Amino acid sequence: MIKIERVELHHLSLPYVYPFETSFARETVRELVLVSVSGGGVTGWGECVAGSGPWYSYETVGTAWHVMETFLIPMLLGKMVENPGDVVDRFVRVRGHAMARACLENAVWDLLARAKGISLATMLGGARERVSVGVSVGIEPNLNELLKRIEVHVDEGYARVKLKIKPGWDVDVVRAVRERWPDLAVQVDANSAYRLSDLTVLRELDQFELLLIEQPLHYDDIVEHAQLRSQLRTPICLDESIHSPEHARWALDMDACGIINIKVGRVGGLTAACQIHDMCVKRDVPVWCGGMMETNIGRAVNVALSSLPNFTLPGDISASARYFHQDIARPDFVLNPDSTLGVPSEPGNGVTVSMEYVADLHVATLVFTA
Ligand code: OSB
Ligand code: MG
Repeated sequence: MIKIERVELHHLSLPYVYPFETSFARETVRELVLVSVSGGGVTGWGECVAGSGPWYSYETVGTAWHVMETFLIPMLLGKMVENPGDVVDRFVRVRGHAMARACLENAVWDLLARAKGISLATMLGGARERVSVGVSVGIEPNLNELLKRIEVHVDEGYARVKLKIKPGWDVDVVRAVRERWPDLAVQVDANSAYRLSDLTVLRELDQFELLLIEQPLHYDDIVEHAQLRSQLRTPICLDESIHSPEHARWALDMDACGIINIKVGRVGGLTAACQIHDMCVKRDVPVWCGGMMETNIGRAVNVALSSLPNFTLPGDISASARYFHQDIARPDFVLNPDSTLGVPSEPGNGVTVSMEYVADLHVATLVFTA
């Protein structure tokens, strides 16, 4: 049992190594919220994956800050926690705002794992020392730039590449990548850029032996994805549409996808992420861990989660150097030659936040004490 005595919110802005463009936005910096939760002489950290604007999801840095400050932190401050499920129970009245809830719940996971002296992966029931990873490559100004970018990553040792696609940047792009790297594991992510009426284009992608196509249709849809699924050979993987274990069950009951991308923030925390993982084990549905351009704090969570047995496809969890010149937490994650990252075995998430660098990148801070 630990009493939550202090919570801090930090709003930071951290420049990317290179811009990242999807079908919905082009960004050059990661704006983010970090939270620290302290009690019993121990501190745990959580990273909120909400973005600067409501493009990937309705949640933003501003909404997450507001919901944490006004509703979630008061539900935790001064309260006793024994396991992460206690946090889930406290937040049960809150509808939506999964990324805000996940941020605080993950901080409590880190706090409790540190207090027990065990790694986050161990606390989650992880079974691997290394996890397979790939790299998500954004939309580039032209095909030549894209091929150069992929070549850098292939040379770095990534065995799986994800291409962002949108109408006009799809079939020709994937064909060119396939011709250049016939044996590379390739998957595509549309971030909801297509409609059912685009069936002809989507079917053309079937010829490229893609691992999967991620979220081709509307960001909240499972009905039309189920219709599309029966017309494509390439497995459909849902990302944006899965907000909770309930959504995962509905999607699987409707046969809307053959694979699920689990993002801890999007589904409302590690407890929900593990529930979706377990449900998918029972139904023989592979899962993989999505990424949200996290710092090492969020990356550590993604790596620990990916050590669970049904994370059988490579995650969107690249080495730290792919994202930022200098991360706010250490040590960095470094790619192994077999396209894996090592799972930290130190207590908690295994990384240490540099408070000086957090202060340098500071946009705003709030401190709450019990
Ligand atoms: O759809 O998977 C996505 C980044 C921001 C928002 C949405 C997505 C992504 C990525 C990044 O693909 C993957 C990574 O963190 O490396
Ligand atoms: Mg995606």
